[in-house]
Amino acid sequence: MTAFQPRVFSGVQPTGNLHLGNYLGAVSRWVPLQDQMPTIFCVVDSHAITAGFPDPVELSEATREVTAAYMAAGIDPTKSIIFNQSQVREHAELAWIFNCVARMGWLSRMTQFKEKAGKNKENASVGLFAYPNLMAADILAYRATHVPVGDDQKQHLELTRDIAAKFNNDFGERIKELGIGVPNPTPSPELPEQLYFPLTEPMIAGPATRIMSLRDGTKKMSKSDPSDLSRINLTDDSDTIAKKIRKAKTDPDALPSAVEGLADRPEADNLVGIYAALGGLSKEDVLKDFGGQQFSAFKPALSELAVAKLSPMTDEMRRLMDDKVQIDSVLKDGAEKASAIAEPVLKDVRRIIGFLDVR
Ligand code: AQP
Repeated sequence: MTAFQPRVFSGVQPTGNLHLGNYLGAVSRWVPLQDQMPTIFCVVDSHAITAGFPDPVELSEATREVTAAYMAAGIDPTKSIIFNQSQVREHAELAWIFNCVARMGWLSRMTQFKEKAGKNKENASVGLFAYPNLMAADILAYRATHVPVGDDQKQHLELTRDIAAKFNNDFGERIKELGIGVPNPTPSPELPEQLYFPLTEPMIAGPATRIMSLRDGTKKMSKSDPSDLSRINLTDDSDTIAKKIRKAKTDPDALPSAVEGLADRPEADNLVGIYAALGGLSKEDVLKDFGGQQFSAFKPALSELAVAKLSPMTDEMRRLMDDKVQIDSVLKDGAEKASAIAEPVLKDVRRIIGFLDVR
């Protein structure tokens, strides 16, 4: 890789209650990164309007709630930049430029658009189709090098790399001429000598990259699933968590003693993965303790662990939500710091493209 300054960027949409999948697949994994490199965590409210405009009051509240969840999970505003996307105009500006870099064919292959638009593609918003370009802009406005996300975002991150590579390539000579960007130690026909945007590395690892629905082990746990029993929300109280785990779909067999025994058992695999991620263990470790046991024994242990891990966070989220002034001040401070990084990047991008700057 090239000598870009390492930087982490990630985000969650304020489209409803955060669930265990968002927590284990994304937010909880951000926490240790804060001590390794500069980190930026965004509440991506501009993405939250792509599938239809939510109620305006609810959107503002959900933005504060996701911020509270970040902080309750351990994202520290003195270490990380926390802000809401719409406050930094550079995201929208760069997304427009990327609309002109990305190809229709690339976006047409995005599976999340196909899933979210469903059968009624003609009626989906242009914003939903162009969502991955905005995501690329979120990341590249900070020239972020690392993006920790769940497995469902893998394809969008590949697109982000394609956009960065095409921009670097299309404007390679110009970037060199202006003397900006960083040298590419391994130039090739695909990547020129001087690069402006990094080819961002996805960070998708661990036992919880795709937490599945508690009602159907073949479907991703999701905020938009109509069944609340399908997910554990970070705002659920202990009784609700225990009830949802008790009612989680399973098969009639005992847990296997080895991970291979979880193949073709999506619900068992999911619950073991959740236990592993919550306990900071591997699936192998969990099966060492629970292999051969029935779900009637495993589910209460899982409930106990989930409540022990999530309850303190839920309490802290409630406490933070009572102090909206504090949340808004964290977001304001974060937006100022984020703008200070993104503004010069967009200034460079305008120069590279040739937009006349007369101000
Ligand atoms: N089930 C999941 N398992 C692991 N990681 C997940 N993520 C989402 N669901 C799971 C990760 O959470 C981060 C934020 O996601 P998002 O809110 O921006 O959007 P999403 O992926 O569309 O989340 P949902 O819950 O599935 O929302 P809806 O229902 O609105 O589509 C990302 O890093 C994502 O990978």
